[in-house]
Amino acid sequence: MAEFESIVILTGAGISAESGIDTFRDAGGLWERHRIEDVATPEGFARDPDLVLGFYDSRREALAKVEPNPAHRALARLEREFPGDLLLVTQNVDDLHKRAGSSEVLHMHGELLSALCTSCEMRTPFDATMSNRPPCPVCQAPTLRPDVVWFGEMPYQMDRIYAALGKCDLFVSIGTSGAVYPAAGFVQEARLAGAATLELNLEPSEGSHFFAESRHGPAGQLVPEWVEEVLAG
Ligand code: BJW
Repeated sequence: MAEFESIVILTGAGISAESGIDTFRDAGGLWERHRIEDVATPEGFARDPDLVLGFYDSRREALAKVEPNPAHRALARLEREFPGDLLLVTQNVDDLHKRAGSSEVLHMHGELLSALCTSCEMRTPFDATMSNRPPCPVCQAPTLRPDVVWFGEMPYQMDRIYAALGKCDLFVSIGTSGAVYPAAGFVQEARLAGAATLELNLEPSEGSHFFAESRHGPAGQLVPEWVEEVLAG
């Protein structure tokens, strides 16, 4: 692979699958067991907050029992050793990139280990149970919600992401189905900027045809191989 100066990487649920975190749309994934409208929309939360808070409490508990895998660790190595600009954007709400050693991770769909207060709108670190309605550490109101981005809500830091896509020379998408916008459109933004585009996914995704190159297989194998290539120049 040629030398690059500015890389944007987008990760999705597939990169954490080998750590034991369920994806959304694969067979046996979260959306087979839970209705999106019930647990991943503001309307679902307004209708049945207990259901939604319980759903995210159980995912927070599960997160404490898993570890980063070789794909997360390879991206942390890339951050340490790549001499150019690197932006790691994840759609995942887990903290496995950080635990693997990536120091700067843009969580565009929020984080399981963060709470958003619907009264004072402050975001605060959170690693406990939310369904028992703990007070907001800032304003004390018992109005915390998961700090995650549901359908119909605006993902975080879009200006920063689009700015990076507009000047990158390589965009890499790892372990995402390409079914959810705006992330699914990043490959086209990067192409408009003249960037090379690479997909690393278990199987062809919905957006595979937009990528100049696609490699298929488990992230735990493909990502370390690709990082090795980039660092070798
Ligand atoms: C492996 C592997 C292994 C497995 N190795 N690979 C009509 C048209 C276009 C857009 C819309 C539309 N109607 C509505 C919209 C907008 C909507 C949307 O996209 N809807 C679609 C359903 C069409 N989007 C939104 O509402 C977003 N907001 C928005 O658009 O705001 C307006 C805006 C305008 C302009 C600019 C910017 C914004 C918000 C979307 C929020 C998504 N939220 C969720 C939940 C987050 C909290 C939580 O985790 O619970 O985010 S939904 C869920 O999907 C989660 C994920 O981040 C996201 C993407 O899933 P991901 O990561 O791709 O997982 P999977 O399971 O789908 O795929 C896994 C992949 O891994 C598969 O391909 C496997 O093969 C692979 N894999 N094992 C490698 N070992």
